[in-house]
Amino acid sequence: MASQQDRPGDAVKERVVVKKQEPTRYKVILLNDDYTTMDFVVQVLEVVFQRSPAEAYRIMMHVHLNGRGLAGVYPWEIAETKVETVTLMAREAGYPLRAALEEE
Ligand code: TYC
Repeated sequence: MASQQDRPGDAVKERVVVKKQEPTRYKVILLNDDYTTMDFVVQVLEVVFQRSPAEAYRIMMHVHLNGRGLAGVYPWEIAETKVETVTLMAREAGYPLRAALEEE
């Protein structure tokens, strides 16, 4: 016996438009200041942003010379946590280092 599903031409024709939507990502920006040591910024970039020593040094120097620089790009919750971690590490060490979030 043919079930409803088996009857040719009887199927509900429905077109689902699959629109790709990338999750919004956020840039974590490091800001320069006059007091945080270069070594500390390099350490933060290595520990919090998993940068290699060479990358960390390059990013730190970029921030030092240009006022700001990209530490990494992440989904919202992760980006937010990175900013919190940077702030916490800096305050504990007595530095004014700041990080900001920007939509990509
Ligand atoms: N400008 C700081 C100094 O000369 C170094 C520094 C670099 C501070 C990057 C913050 O995000 C920063 N000691």
